[in-house]
Amino acid sequence: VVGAALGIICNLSFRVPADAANVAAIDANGNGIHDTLEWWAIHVADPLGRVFLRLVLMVVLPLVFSALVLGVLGLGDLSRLGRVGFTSLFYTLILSGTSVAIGIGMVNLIKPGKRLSPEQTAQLEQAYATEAGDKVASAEKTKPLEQILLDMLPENPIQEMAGALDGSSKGNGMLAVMFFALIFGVALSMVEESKRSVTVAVLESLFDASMIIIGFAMRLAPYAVACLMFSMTARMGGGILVTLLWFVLTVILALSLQMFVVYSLALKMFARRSPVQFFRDSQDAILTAFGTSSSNATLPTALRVSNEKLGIPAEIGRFVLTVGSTANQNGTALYEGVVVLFLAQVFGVELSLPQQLTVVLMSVLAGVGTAGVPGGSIPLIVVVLRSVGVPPDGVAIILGVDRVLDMCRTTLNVTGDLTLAACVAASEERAETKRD
Ligand code: DAS
Repeated sequence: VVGAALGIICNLSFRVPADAANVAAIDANGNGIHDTLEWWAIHVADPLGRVFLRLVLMVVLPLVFSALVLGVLGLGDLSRLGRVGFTSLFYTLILSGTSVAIGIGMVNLIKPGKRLSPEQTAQLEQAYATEAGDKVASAEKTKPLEQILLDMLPENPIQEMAGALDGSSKGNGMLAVMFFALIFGVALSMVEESKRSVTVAVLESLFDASMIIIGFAMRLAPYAVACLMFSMTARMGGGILVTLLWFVLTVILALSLQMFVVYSLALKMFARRSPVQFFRDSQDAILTAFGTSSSNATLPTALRVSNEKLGIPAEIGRFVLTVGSTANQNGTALYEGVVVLFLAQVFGVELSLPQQLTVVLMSVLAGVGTAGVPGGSIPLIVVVLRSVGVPPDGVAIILGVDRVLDMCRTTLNVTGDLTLAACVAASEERAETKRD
């Protein structure tokens, strides 16, 4: 808010309708308020703000790869996953799929990114677009769906990793890395425990070290976001905030639909529960998620609520909530889909249907790779942006409102996990009754 306010003041001062002599005097000596403030916005605030983005971008590959492999391993040996595991996966796909579909649908319906003037779009392109992004955009746009699907299996994972962020990959870059990580994780889960312990230890330390860097970046975030908001509004004026407001409304509306319509239907249809009673019993976990913006921090409360308030058997709650907090991040998946399509609209990048389907798939997978900490999805948003040719630094546009939306999407992540646990518990009860 401070950054945006200062930026708007600067922008107005650039345009202050001074009399001709005054303007001439300012421009003539070249160091009037106009030049000074614009210089600070572009040459100081913006680079400072991008330090945060570079720290996040720097670790996104090791973070996503290790998080996905460890996430799959966390499911346990897939051959022993058993009925609870497959029921959990079944409901996870339904809840995650509906959440992303709602997000994509709302952003295509409301079109929050299409409310900028052509000069505002040009200014944003000038500020954030990169030539690598344009290359990816044109390459991806012309690719038929079958080629996009085939490219998910990388010929050379290292090349895909290298190309995931600079647009030089042959395939889709990050999506290929994600699929490689998923397949590698499944294979690793079938390796004898004693033989894979070193690999798992390396992956865990890779993940932990990446999270430490992300944690440091998140501590910089308030200052970085203030700088980025200042440089953006100083150059573009307050008009960009109206577009941001439309973006916030789109996200809130989509999250609410998932929360109160989809979860209510799932609870009634699959868990035979009253949604009102469920939300009342879950309020401790919901409020904790909203307050902390961290599904990891909310897990202990969610486990207690699941067992004591919702009456879900402890062993089911423990399995589903821990797996769900990694694999069933509905709020995050929905949000990532909305952000990518919103920024594509803002930068005028038309996404073909196959590309939008790629965004859906990557958003669901990215939900698996997202750490349950505040701002956990920002690294993944950057790579999904890159994979469809939208400038990754463009994520700076939404950072100013990310925290408040993080509170909302984390609430959805946790409520989605509790809904998943209730559905799985009901399914197990039916299976036990049938067997008896
Ligand atoms: N804050 C993350 C979580 O705790 C969600 C996100 O950043 O999207 O689940």
